[in-house]
Amino acid sequence: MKRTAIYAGSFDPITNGHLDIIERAANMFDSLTVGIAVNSSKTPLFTLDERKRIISKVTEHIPNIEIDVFDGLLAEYVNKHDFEAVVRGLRATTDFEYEIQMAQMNARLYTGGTETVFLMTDPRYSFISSSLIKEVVSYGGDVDGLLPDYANEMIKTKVDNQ
Ligand code: COD
Repeated sequence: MKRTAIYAGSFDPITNGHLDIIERAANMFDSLTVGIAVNSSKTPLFTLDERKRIISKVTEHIPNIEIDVFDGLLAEYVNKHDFEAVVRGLRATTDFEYEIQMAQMNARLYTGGTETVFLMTDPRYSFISSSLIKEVVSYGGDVDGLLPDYANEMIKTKVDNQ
């Protein structure tokens, strides 16, 4: 049976921390879906289409990737597609507090025995978050090497045009 997993997030924008988790998770499963969440509580910098385009471009080298957008509960999307696992990245204990709550709440909602799988961040990327990148760029700071080059070009253009 094909082993499928989903890595869900806001990816606003995708960072090298996300990309590292995607590459490692894609090696663990036959197919990995990168699920971009439509999160009404956050005002994103990039539209869903832009985020999808950036992720497609920077994951071109990974053959077993699918990219999709989902609205509503992650668990509902997971149940509909019957993913074996939900992959999450962990940076620090602060992530753990939020992640364990989410994993346990989702576990109640999964109908097919889906497991949450945590991958530890590569230490090179442990301090990287999309929000910090956006903050640094908005003040004209340098974020080279923290996100894929294409995402970096897009964020600079976006901020310059605002
Ligand atoms: N290194 C390693 N991992 C990282 C790094 C890094 N530098 N940066 C981020 N990550 C990990 C995060 O810990 C997370 O696991 C994942 O990458 C995605 O990160 P983000 O920041 O893009 O996305 P989140 O964490 O804001 O996404 C949360 C969801 C959108 C998945 C969540 O809110 C959700 O499921 N929403 C749908 C509604 C729902 O089901 N709500 C109920 C939840 S119980």
